[in-house]
Amino acid sequence: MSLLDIYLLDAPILREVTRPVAAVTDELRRLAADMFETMYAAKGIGLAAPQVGRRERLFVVDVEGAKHALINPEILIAEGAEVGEEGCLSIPDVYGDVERATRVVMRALDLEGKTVEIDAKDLLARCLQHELDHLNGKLFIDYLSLLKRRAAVAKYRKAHGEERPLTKKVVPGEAAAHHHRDEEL
Ligand code: K1U
Ligand code: ZN
Repeated sequence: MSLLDIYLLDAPILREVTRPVAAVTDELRRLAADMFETMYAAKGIGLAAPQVGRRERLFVVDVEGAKHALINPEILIAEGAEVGEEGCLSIPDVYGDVERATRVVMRALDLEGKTVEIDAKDLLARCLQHELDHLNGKLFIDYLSLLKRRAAVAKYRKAHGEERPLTKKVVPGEAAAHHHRDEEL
């Protein structure tokens, strides 16, 4: 297995709509394994294919032990609404409040090519919606008010300098920046 580079806010691939997976192959299973390894090393709870420079409709999540690799996912049911804090491994150190459905039922293929349905609430439901958005070229900052989105992008640009790289290497064990709620946008 290997750690993959994570694509950052300025990378155009993050704004592309991904392509449905036609067949679940060993190559796709290897990609999912690398994505899990990368997600754990980056201390995330989810990671979508475009975040590692790939165009497949695939993401991985592990929220409180609910671990899934989901291919060609679709939402069958979305219920309720709650505002909650989100971050994104492609926009380090930027956080914001986003309204999402509190419960979603998602249908997808698993790594064996079997159809699965996941009935998710709370943080898992939020994470599934965030990851599905990645497959459609959408980022959590798109839900913020214009003012807060501008502040988020400005904060990111200030932190990452004039010549911002499009990718970053994940360093296992690297401490994530400490985040206080009062630093929120
Ligand atoms: O897709 C990603 O960029 C991963 C992202 C997933 C996510 C986090 C929070 C809400 C919805 C989706 C992360 O894992 S960001 C890092 C993280 O673990 C985290 C950040 C804020 C709140 C909770 C978790
Ligand atoms: Zn994200």
